Amino acid sequence: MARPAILIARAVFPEVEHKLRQHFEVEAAPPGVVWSPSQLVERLQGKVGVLTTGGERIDAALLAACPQLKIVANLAVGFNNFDLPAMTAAGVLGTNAPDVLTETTADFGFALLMATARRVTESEHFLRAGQWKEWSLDLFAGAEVHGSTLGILGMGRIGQAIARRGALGFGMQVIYHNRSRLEPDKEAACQARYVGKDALFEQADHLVLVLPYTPAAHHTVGAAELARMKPTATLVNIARGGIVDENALVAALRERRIAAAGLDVFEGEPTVNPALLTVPNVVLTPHIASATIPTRTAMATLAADNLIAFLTEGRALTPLNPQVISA
Ligand code: 8YV
Repeated sequence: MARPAILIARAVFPEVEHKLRQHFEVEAAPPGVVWSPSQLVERLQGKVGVLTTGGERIDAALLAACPQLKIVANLAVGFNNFDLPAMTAAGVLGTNAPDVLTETTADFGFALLMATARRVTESEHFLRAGQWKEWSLDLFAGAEVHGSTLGILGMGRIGQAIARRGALGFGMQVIYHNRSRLEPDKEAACQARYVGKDALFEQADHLVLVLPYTPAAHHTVGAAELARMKPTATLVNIARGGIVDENALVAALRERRIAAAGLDVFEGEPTVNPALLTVPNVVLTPHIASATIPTRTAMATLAADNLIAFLTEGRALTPLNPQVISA
């Protein structure tokens, strides 16, 4: 019997591709190649499964053009690139990659918070440009991190891991807002206190965004929310770019209505709003919060294991629409 054919939409590490080749006929994007939506549809012809990153949009049009497709395995925990109702309607399983990246992503959230509050990249640019002539008492004086108030918007696994770092490692008071309040034992484990959304913006010295991106979360942080923040506060976004109104943020940073921001995600990524590049008090990184080799390997492996489990045994490890399996 012919082996099922699958597509790897963006290059993964050789060991993950090798694992998939033991079960399937595999077509894989070469390293550095990013297919356009129409090229992706073309490559998907005859494929029953595809391993995607968060960068490939899976919507009703693509599903209609790829009727043989049965599973889309995202190697990201976020799945805002999926039109999940359309996938369910088409009988296509979607899987994501939770858990394996939690601690690594929380580490980076903290790194970005520290870099932003303590002006690490801004001062490095100054030094590299040969502008350091004298030491002075207030040279690149930043914001205190230890003992300050850490705000977290979106208190899932990554939010809780950031909270633990703040409370236990840096003696911070941790406040959070989430659609639903955590169970008391979970709140106690990360020493976090639930507050209303307005209070979160008003009280945080450092506010980290870790909420999932949905249409309802679009521009959760806009001019009104930024206006609530302290002029000394920093804002860090490691969730999705669309959560922040970038033009409103640029205005707030320029007018020093907040002190600084750290962004790992962007509204139009990989294109970056040119206005952001002109603002000195923002740290910009190219969506690397989960980027360590062990974690990226674990993410790709989990996606591969979902493809193998579903296409060989009809089950999945981390299904997003399990009703497709039972149907
Ligand atoms: C991924 C992420 O690296 O998992 C997620 O949701 O944002 C990142 O960890 C990225 O989305 C891969 O495309």
